[in-house]
Amino acid sequence: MSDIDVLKPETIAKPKIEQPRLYKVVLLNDDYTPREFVVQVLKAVFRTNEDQAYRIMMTAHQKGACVVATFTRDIAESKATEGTEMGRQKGYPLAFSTEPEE
Ligand code: TYC
Repeated sequence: MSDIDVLKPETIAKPKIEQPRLYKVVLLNDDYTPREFVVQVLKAVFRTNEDQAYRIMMTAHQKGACVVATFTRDIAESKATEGTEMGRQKGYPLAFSTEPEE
């Protein structure tokens, strides 16, 4: 076997890296939380700008729910809890849920 055979691509081991499953954080509409407060929460928890936060809030308002972003499971769950808790502290029923992608 010559050196060139040893270097053929099919002979080079390719480490198979498993990508972690991603989870969607979903903003759920309700009839009571003020729009401006939803925008504040989205900016604080998800680091969106004003315009992105407004569009996400309005999509949830009009359609019932809106995917905010995707993360690994732990991060998705902690952001959903943090956003939901910010609403609860003000007495609002604001809610975020998580669901696996695909
Ligand atoms: N529907 C709310 C209102 O009219 C605003 C709102 C939007 C609340 C999106 C929650 O996820 C939400 N005050």
